[in-house]
Amino acid sequence: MEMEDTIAAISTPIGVGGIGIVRMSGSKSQEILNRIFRTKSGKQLTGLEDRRFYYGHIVDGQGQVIDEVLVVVMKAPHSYTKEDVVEIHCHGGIIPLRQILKLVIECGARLAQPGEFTKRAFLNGRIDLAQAEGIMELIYSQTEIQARASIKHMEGALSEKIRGIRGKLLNVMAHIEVTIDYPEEDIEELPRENYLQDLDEVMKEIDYLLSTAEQGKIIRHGIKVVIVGKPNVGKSSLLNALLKENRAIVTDIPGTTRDVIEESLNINGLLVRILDTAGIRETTDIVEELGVERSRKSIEEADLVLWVLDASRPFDDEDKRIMAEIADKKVIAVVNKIDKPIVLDLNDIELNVPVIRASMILNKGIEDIERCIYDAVMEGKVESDDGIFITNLRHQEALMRAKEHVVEAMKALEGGIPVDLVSIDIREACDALGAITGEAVTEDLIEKIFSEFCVGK
Ligand SMILES: Nc1nc2c(ncn2[C@@H]2O[C@H](COP(=O)(O)OP(=O)(O)OP(=O)(O)O)[C@@H](O)[C@H]2O)c(=O)[nH]1
Ligand SMILES: [Mg+2]
Repeated sequence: MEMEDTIAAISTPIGVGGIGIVRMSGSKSQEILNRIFRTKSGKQLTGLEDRRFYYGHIVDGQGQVIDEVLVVVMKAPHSYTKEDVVEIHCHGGIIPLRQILKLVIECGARLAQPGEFTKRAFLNGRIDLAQAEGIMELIYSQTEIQARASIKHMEGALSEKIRGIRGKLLNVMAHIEVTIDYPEEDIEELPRENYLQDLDEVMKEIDYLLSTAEQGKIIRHGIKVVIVGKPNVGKSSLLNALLKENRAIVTDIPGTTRDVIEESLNINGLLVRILDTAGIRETTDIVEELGVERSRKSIEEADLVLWVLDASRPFDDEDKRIMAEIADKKVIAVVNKIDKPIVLDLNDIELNVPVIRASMILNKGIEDIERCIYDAVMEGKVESDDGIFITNLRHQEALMRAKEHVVEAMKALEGGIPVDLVSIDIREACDALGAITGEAVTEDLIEKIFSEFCVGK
């Protein structure tokens, strides 16, 4: 069987580094190590102690030294996968790593599939599915906030919550089913209000978790901020200032930026994808016109718009037209070039949005803009009571499914429908919650989830 194979992979990123790790998991991993590991004086060591580092060489079949290494054996069940695990810490170059991987495969290991180590940890019961997904989220985190949320999942805080909710549902179901299955026992059917009360509590807890999903999405995927404005107001200068590098071309010729430029920023742990766009105006230049079209499309997709205005020029029809186009978006107005004599009348900004005075030339207002972006998105909500956020669409959908069935069960109870029908919905709700932690999942779903993991984890 697949689970009986000993698997191997390079667990460190492919590239150049001080050290790299080849990892094996499975019953043959120690035996394979014994065949290729020697002390520096060429002695074969067997019976390596659990969780102790040994220094020596990896040698091939001809006795040729492949690399100087440290090896460690972690015996089942005290390892990542709960199986015997061996790590070979070699030098972090692609050649030694590949040669060592090739050797262990020649000695009987099989190349691990993506996520297979973690899949084994899950199948062997060391972690549940939500925890496994938390590990992947942590690995892919680009900001501190993402990392913090994923650690909660990895450590099982979300799973514990889900299990608590599911436990309550199982209790209700057990009570209903006992009255159905053993009618002759004359077990008293609880008043429907009791069930309703329990289900109402369950609903509240599901609703609370679902309410974190919006923030969760922002934490996981970040937000899209689009810089817009008429030509020459300083949009590209603002992009460069936020990135602290000269990414976009800046000139005093209106219509300099022709295409959308997208970059990533980390504002206080918030992942921000920031887009500089072509200045919006009527134009007969075909290339510029295509750029303007792209600017408009970017506005549609934006979570937040940075609307740049030029303090040294009067508010004109071009500004007005842009104002109309962004009226239903979340907007921050950046009044740029305040180092010049101010001509712009702020009263013309009819949108009820934060206004920040700035000068890209003097590097003024950048921190205010960053703070304002952060506040506009986080709205003080990010410190949830317990730091648990639903960041995974799969979890969100499962919670929504669970909620639907709880609603149905409550309606049925209130409508006097027989309790055996009510219990069907409660069971469905339990299954939906069980899909989050992996207590109720199909083989196919497990395959799908782990196939999206990276190799070596
Ligand atoms: N005085 C002053 N000039 C600025 C400021 N910010 C930008 N500029 C100048 O304004 C001109 C246009 O700047 P860009 O950043 O290219 O403007 P843009 O909005 O990207 O322009 P397009 O790409 O053409 O739409 C350049 O000459 C900049 O140096 C500022 O705060 N003060
Ligand atoms: Mg530009």
